[in-house]
Amino acid sequence: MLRERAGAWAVLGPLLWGCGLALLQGGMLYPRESRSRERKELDGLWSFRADFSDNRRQGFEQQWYRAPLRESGPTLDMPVPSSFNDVGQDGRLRSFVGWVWYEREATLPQRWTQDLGTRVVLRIGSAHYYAIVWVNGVHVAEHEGGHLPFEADISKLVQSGPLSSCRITIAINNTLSPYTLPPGTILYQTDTSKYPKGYFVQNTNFDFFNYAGLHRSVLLYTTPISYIDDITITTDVDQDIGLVNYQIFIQGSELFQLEVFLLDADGRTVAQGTGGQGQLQVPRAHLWWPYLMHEHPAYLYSLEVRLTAQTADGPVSDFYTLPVGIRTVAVTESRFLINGKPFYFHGVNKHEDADIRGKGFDWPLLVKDFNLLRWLGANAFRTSHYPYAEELMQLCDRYGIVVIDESPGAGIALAQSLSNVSLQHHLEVMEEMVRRDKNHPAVVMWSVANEPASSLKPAGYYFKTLIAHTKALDPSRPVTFVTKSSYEADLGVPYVDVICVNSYYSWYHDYGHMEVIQLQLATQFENWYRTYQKPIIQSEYGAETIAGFHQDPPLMFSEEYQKGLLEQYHLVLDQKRKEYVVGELIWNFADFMTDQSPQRAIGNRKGIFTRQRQPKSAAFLLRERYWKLANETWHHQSAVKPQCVENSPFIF
Ligand code: BDP
Repeated sequence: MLRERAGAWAVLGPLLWGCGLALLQGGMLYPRESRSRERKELDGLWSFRADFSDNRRQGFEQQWYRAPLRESGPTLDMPVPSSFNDVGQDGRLRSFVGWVWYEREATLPQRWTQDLGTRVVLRIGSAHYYAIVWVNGVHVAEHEGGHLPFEADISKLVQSGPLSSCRITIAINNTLSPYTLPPGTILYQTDTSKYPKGYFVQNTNFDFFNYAGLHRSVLLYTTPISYIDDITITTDVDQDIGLVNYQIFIQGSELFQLEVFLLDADGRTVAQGTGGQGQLQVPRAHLWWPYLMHEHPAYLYSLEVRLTAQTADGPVSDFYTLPVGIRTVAVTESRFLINGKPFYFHGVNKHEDADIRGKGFDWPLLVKDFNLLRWLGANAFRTSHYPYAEELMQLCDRYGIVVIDESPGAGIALAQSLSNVSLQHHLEVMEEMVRRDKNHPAVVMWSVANEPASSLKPAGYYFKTLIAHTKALDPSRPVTFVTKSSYEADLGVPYVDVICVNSYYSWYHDYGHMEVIQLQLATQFENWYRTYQKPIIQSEYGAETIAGFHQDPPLMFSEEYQKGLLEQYHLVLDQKRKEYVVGELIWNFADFMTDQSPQRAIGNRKGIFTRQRQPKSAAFLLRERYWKLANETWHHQSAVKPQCVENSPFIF
């Protein structure tokens, strides 16, 4: 069975298996330590081998998972988390398409292997794109999709013998098909007068490099055998009373008691309840406000859940603490409201991208990016074009940075990618994404896709179904997708709550002519609003800029041109935000890697920061603008207003 699957993959064919569903049952709580839970990160060096065989199937034919990887051939040291593409000196590995193999031996604490009341779980934060996992040569999990976590309960395996360690093998395939998210195609070249035998390339319709590997931490964690499997929180506000609705799912016991305590930031219990679901009421609640909208933004309570379950071996306790922000989100015909007040998104689009690590998670990079966002006065970003690391979402909760959480639906360009096979997978991805991110107060809207071919005929049914499903999964948040189609032709926009539009006036159209921007942008907004009467976000705009290129009068690719183009956009945004435009997100926060093409000088250079996070001139322009905008959206009674003070940009 496995061989067949591996075979199908290895020939880089389009078939993928809908094995996601089994994994969708149950929760995906972020692994946190508690009185009843331990965790062990497996970051560091793993053994690695790319399968360069012609059909990429050698690893399965020779069953590399059955014995330590070094026994079946040479291995490389590979850092985790990291993309494998840019850490080496081998150009073939940088552009490799097919299966790669990772392996790591983990030593386990004695209690984990001997205490049968302990449940040991293996969690993979992100493996791009398709992953198969074995523990001690036994198949334990498969997962499709590179941006969301998956788990396997490996208790039985590690508790079945005198072992104190386990060998984890993960095979990962980065091949994309018209049915994957994001989609891609494999193009075989058969003209032997031009291409060597077996030559193929992977083509995509999205503009970022298809980095691959173990991009986030792999870890082991424990719970008791009866455990808190999932928690769903929604919040509301009634006068000054905060309402926290909770629902808790338990596994491993039918007979249990649940207690919940809501603690304020000083650790004082402000409300408590019992049972698997209920509502906690918090008088004079501190609301979760976005950064620069309130004197005390991002107030977080902690929900402590205590489980006492009866099992055959006696009572078992489990404890889990979840950060909770009390806030409301609503959309009117022309406004986006947070806590009932108009919220204006002034922020960025990002990518998970950096030198050497590719899309690998990195704490210093994360902290640097948040410091830059706060320096800039940005109050929001979109996770263009896939879900980002959980640790990053947690920082958004803590700093009050509002998130439009986007699925990996980028580059849906072919009719095939709007088929029922694709739709089915997309529905599952939304389930996995909502399940992971539903409790983040920072997440205020779901985006199901970026720039799909939404004027093709099947797009109407596709987006109607996808958006309805996402709303059914989470009725508490608005849903959108980001369009670049025309207002007359787009078949998906009728179903969104907020219209997100990308446009590149005087860059991809009328290039070099900034004088057309004002007219074209105003027309864009007016057409969309007249047709739909929904709030609009300018979800992308920008210009390619090579840091250090200067031209005055401005020419394309110079820092002056980027600034000039932004200024033209801002003139129109300033008019329309008085009416129905509710946000502006620059493309892009930082330069990032793409496929090679004549349009890209080592990646996309539309960042206002370089890939090394140094500012271009436009960063200073936006900084001035964002702090000015922050002043206007200030809703607190206090006379103190946000100020962008040199050397002390974080007044809060
Ligand atoms: C937009 C895409 C984005 C690209 C950008 C660009 O949404 O992913 O990187 O264009 O061309 O259409 O810079």
